[in-house]
Amino acid sequence: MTERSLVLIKPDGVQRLLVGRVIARFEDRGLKLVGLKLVRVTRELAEEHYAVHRERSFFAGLVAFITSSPLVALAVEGPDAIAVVRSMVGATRPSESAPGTIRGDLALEVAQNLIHASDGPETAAAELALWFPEGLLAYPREVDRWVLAPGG
Ligand code: D4T
Repeated sequence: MTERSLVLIKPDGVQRLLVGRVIARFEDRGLKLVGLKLVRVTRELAEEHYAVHRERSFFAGLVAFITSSPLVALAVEGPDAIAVVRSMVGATRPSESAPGTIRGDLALEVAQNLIHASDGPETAAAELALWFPEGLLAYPREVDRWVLAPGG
């Protein structure tokens, strides 16, 4: 099923100049960009995004980190995009994320683990609405029939 997922390239990714390389991984996989912007995150947005972690010991540090410098928000679309993106991102703790995943290749600290991706259909819908209240761009790609649906 065609899905959309929210991806955040966190401040460490922007500061380390890894934005292009991370986006390229998703494009290389065949995922289509339907939203893309550089965001200076407010405390309100950060607290809303990480609301499920409000009671956790790392919450204050997480909000401070995510608001410390701009991040890149992107929305990607494709078949089973939510699970595909999560598998490409790798485990939350870089010590557990497999080589070949984005965190497994590029991150070493759990508090600065480079990237966020929606973890399910409900979260994806809520996060896309939160980060892209202006909506996403729908547009056809001719190449879809070659990359995504041979014979279809
Ligand atoms: P995000 O939400 O950033 O994509 O990360 P995950 O979905 O992979 O993991 P998460 O929600 O459990 O953690 C959110 C965010 O908190 C940071 N964190 C996490 C931290 O600083 N210390 C910790 O012990 C944990 C578990 C990293 C990601």
